Amino acid sequence: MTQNKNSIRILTGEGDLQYVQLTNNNGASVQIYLLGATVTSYKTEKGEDVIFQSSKAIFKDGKAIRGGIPICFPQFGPGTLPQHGFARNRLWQLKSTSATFNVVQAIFTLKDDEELRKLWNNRFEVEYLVSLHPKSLITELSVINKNSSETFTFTACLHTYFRIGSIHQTQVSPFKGLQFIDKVQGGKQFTSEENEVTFKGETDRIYLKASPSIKIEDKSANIQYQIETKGFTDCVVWNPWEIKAKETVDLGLDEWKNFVCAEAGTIGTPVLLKPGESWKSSQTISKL
Ligand code: TA6
Repeated sequence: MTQNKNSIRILTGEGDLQYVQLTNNNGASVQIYLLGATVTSYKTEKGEDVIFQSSKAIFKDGKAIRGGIPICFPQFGPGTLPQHGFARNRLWQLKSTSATFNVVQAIFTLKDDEELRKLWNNRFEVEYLVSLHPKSLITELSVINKNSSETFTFTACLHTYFRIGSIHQTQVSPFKGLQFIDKVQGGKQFTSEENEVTFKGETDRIYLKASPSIKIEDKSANIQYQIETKGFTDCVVWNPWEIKAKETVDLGLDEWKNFVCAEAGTIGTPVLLKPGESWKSSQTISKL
């Protein structure tokens, strides 16, 4: 049997934007657009899509891609910056790629420039490592404060859209006893009585001090995903449901039924970095 070779390709895709395609020698693959360093596809060695990508996603510099793993930085959610910050809608640089026997990697960077400093007056460098293993995808985000004297704070999140068969038969866990901010109830904070989140309507919750090990189960398609995080403190669970989905122009008709967002983030307590200090967090996702 011929052994597939792992491969690294730089291609031009939607909207004439560049993306990196990593393929492992067992057939697993991942696609990362330079726009937002957004993972837009992750397929297992059996060719199963783990990540949801909207059929109506808009691929244009300055616009976040709908679906995949958008990087929310330096702000999660609404605030003084545009929603979810600027990292997800900027073009990143491909810093390097590498391949060992069964791991293929790409590193992307985003640095401050004159335009970004007008939005967020700091010098910084963000590095994003995407590492494709035979049975998992690791995405690691690190931030360095490059200011000469100013400290800065930020919130960050890997806004991962997981592909599922039916949101009606999907649950995410474990959350029992955790504090959560419920954006559907005006941002009020509650204590979770349930261990599993199930979906009966728009769901938009930031679980604080979440478990580093999150499980997504879709009974309709017998799908189980595992997310193992390091460094992130919180977990966002989101599905827009029907009405909000209809208002989302870059989401295909009824596609809200086929994804759930379980997002590793550091949101409740922002990260504070002094000049020269750095922060690093990662998530490992796998299909069980
Ligand atoms: O992560 C959940 C959330 O903050 C929701 O409130 C919703 O706004 C979602 O992100 C998508 O945001 P976007 O700006 O990508 O439409």
